Amino acid sequence: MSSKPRKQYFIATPIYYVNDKPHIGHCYTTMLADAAARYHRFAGRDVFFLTGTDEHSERVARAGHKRGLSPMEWATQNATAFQDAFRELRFTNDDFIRTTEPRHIDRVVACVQQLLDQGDIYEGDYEGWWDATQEEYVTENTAREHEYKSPVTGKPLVKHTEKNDFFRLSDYSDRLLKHINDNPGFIKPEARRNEVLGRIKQGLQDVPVSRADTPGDPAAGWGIPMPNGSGRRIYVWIDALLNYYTANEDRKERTGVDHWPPSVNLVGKDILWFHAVIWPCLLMALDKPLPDCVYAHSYWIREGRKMSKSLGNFLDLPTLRGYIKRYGLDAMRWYLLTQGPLGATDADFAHSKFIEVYNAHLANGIGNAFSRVSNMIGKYFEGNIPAPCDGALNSEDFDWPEISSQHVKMACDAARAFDFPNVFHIGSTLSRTVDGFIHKTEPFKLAKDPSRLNEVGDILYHCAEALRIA
Ligand code: ME8
Repeated sequence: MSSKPRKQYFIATPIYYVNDKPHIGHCYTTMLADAAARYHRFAGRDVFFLTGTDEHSERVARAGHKRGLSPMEWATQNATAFQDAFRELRFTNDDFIRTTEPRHIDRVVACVQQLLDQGDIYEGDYEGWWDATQEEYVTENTAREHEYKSPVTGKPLVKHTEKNDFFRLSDYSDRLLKHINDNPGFIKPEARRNEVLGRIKQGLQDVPVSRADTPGDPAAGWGIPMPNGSGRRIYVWIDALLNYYTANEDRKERTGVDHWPPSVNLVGKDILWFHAVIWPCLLMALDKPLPDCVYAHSYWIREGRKMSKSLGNFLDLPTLRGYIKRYGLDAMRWYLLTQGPLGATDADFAHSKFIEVYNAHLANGIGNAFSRVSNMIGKYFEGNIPAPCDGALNSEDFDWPEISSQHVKMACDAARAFDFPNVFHIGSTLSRTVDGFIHKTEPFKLAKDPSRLNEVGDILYHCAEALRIA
């Protein structure tokens, strides 16, 4: 993400809640990260691509309880569903962290202990608006703005008072503001950066970092205990954010290679606040370098409507699988990565749009160029790619080595800038240039004259090479 390429590249997705099965949103974020990881490996960097599951949520415990399962049983079922799905989608993640693993828990406890020892976490009373569906407190301003309903789900907020442990977020607001101002690429896209800046300028309050068990609640006992003997548990978001750090520490111990800090924390816009504010402040308190970039993409909606549990219109795994079976994984990648909500606006997954893109970009675009070229190679050269033939062709308009390397350079620049739709479009452009070349040189006409077969060979060689590169 940073403009100066460096040897190591560390990209992490959010870790997903295991209260339910994966859907298109989870797959999209991870597919984007996969594309970035593949590009940076291709460019010779030492890549660490991390994803995983966030398991100590109260919702997980409650959802399991409804099915007569322990929180761990339910978490494991769903974590397995995520792992299977990610394997099916051929993601190349180097690690998959589950927050219930000892390698994570031990390190979270050590971090929280450090924050307690330093006085960055203190005990106090908290009164606030609790969004039970999102498991987060909402500020008074936000609560009022949304008529005391969850800004995300619209469910009523509940006033909570409790003894709690607080992180001194307010102590870090000036440093954070300075960091965001000094590093324009820290929060992307630009529109999101401005939103975050606006909110920080309203002031940061200290945030609770633990929760007390409610007796009788299926979630009682689920979560990492606070190391201060209070009997409370570490708030799921603190536990979850630290996964990026704990996974890297674990890798460092196993391989001797330290990938810290993340090059990109890739997230959806719903969890930008946690990643652009709480997360960097936690890192400052722990005295660790901040990620180069927190990139928040927007949302997929479906056939013009927000996807939600109540509408039952989530694009789930079986539906995605259906598309992949019929059109192929590459077609799905193409659609999601070129049409997805990478920027600051939501994107619609509409069946008609999928078909339109499939036909225009793939079947009639790249697919057609490939089939024309391979048919001619079959017909005139018995299926063997002919050798290039210097001087056979007078094609000043088509300096192929130059054209191809320009496209490769543009595609690499776009990939480094995280502009994956553009990477794909550049591939398309190169294949369209092949079409133009065939149109101009008309190898199918030249082939009628056996004495000009070396020219035909030269043309088809360049076509095949350009398509390979595309
Ligand atoms: O928030 N379109 O997990 P989560 C695009 N465990 N992306 C979407 C999407 C949509 N409609 N819906 C979800 C959590 N996503 C926490 C994260 S990280 C330390 C803890 C993607 O299972 C998007 O990446 O609710 C979003 O941020 C993430 O799934 C939320 O996944």
